[in-house]
This record gives sequence, C-alpha cells and structure tokens, in this order.
Amino acid sequence: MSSAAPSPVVAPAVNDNPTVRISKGINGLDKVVLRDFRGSSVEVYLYGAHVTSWKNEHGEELLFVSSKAIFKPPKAIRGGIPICFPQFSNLGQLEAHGFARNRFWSIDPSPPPFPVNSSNKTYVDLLLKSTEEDMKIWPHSFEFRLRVTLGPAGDLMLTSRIRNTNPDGKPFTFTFAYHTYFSVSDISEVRVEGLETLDYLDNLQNRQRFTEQGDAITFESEVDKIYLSTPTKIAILDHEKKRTFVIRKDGLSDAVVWNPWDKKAKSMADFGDDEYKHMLCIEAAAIEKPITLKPGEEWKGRQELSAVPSSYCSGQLDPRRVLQGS
Ligand code: TA6
Repeated sequence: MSSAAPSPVVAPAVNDNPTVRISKGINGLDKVVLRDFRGSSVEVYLYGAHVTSWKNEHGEELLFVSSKAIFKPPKAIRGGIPICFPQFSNLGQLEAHGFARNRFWSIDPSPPPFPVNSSNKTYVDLLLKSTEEDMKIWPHSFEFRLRVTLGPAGDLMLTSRIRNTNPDGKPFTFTFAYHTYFSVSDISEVRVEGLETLDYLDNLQNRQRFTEQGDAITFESEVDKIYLSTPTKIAILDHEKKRTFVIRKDGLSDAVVWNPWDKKAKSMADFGDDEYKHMLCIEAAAIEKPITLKPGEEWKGRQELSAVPSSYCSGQLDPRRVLQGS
C-alpha cells in the first residue's frame, strides 16, 4: 500500500472556471463558491439562489446568517440574501416574499449575452424557470436569470434578469427585493445614511405613509419600513467594526429597512433571541411601483455591495462624500 498522502478532493469547477466551484453545503444542498486570489469569497446555494456568505480578503464574514437558520425546503434560509419574487412580503395572494427563495435553481448552461461587458470572470449564472407547480399558484411563464459576481475589489454584485415567456400574450406584474441581511457589530451603534427626509410606508402601522426626519437613521426598537424612491446609493456605518457598507442599486427604486428587535426575534423559531443585535436588513426593492412585463420583455434589477474599511468618526470617510461620490 503506497504511503503517499491521498490527494485533496477538489470541488469541480463550474464551466472550467477555477475561481467558481460547486460543492455540497449544509444538509448536502449544492452550493457554488466564488473565490478571488486576494482571499475574498462568496457562497450561493442553488436552493433559492441564496447567497449565504460574503467574506472580505481577511476572511471576515460580511453577511448575517442565523445560527438557527434552517437549510431544508420548503423553509427559506434565515439570513444572507433571500430573493423575494414574484411578491414582496404579503403584497399579494402568494406566501410571504413569493416562491423564488424556496425553489431549486440550476446553473444556467447557456446564459444570453450579459448586458455589461466585464472582464471579471468570477461569477456564476443561475436560472429559474416557471414549472407547472408554480403555474398553479402564479399562472405566468417566466425565466429568471441571476448573475452573482465577486468583483476585483471584493464587491458583491447580483444582477437579476426576469423575462415574461407567456405564450398566451398575457403580461404579468411582480414586486421584488434583495432581502439582504448585513452583519453588524451592534445595531444600537449603527447609522444608515442616504434615506434622510424620504417618504416611507411603515409596516408596523398598516403601511401608513410618513416622512423620515433629516438625520441619519439609528436603531432603538423594531423597524420595518419601505423607503420610497430612494437614491441609488445607501450607506451603513458600523463604528465598532470601522466599516461602511455601500449599497448601489439599479432598477430598484425602493429600500426596505428591517430589524425585528427582541420581541419579534423571540417569535421566530429560526432566529436566535439576541441575534437582532448583530444584523440589519437593507433591501434594494421594487415595491411601490410593481413591474409589469409583456411577453418577450425583460426587466433588470441590480445591486452592488461593497464594504469599505473605515467609520464615520474616523473622518477618513465622510458618508456624504461616499453617497455623493462615484
Ligand atoms: O422585509 C421585511 C419583512 O417583510 C418583515 O416584515 C419580516 O417579516 C421580514 O421581512 C422577514 O420575513 P420572513 O418571511 O423571511 O420571515
């Protein structure tokens, strides 16, 4: 018997791209791992096309996933970036946040040319097509293509392309959100910039419409608000971690801000009682003006996340400059 050490099992590459590999994740669910040579990485499960990890070049996790998250259909994974389609929240007849987040997606064998010409090769294309089962609850034929890209600077881009493939000439209408759970050091120390003075619908008050005050948003209780017609850039400042998350969005006019705080946290079985202290959802969304597509038409919605190492008080990075800058 040879004494040579067994060669390490290397996860198969997707489309022969060594920076993109498919492997088995929790409960044997398939996941795709994107890595760049500087050490940044992203993990996305085919179940729900659900990004569950985004790490910077130091290997620090930037997204929150609950320690009680359930990786088992039909439950949606609690944390990361669930995709809400074709319905946000309970704005319709479907289950909350629609069904895309609890369907199995596939790796797109032949994605159509991508709208943006990028030299970046660290991406994976995922595909969800309507099934007969889906048609029973949402009688529309669609193709949903999601490209998940790990950018050269460790940025995370999600680009959705949704096409109406109804053969009967019927249009369809949907609402949408990237329900992103950011990992934060301490929710009571975090500020959100870019939503000042905007109108919002308060989900805790029957979606009544209010206007936000002029300062950065801070947190001291449960919040569940849909900010309307926001700027394309929003910043989350985490003093303790000396980190600023910048969310850039395109084709997604609204932004949802959610933290369940203590009571709601206790009511969620797949969420730890104290975990509300370390997460904040800022969700790039299309809600107030639902998207309508005629057959053959395609919608594109994109979000780009970056984490820049600094904090407001250090003066190194004034969020207003970030939000006004390129
Ligand atoms: O996006 C905010 C929200 O709609 C909240 O109302 C809360 O329900 C949260 O989403 C989580 O929803 P989920 O269906 O994942 O439990």
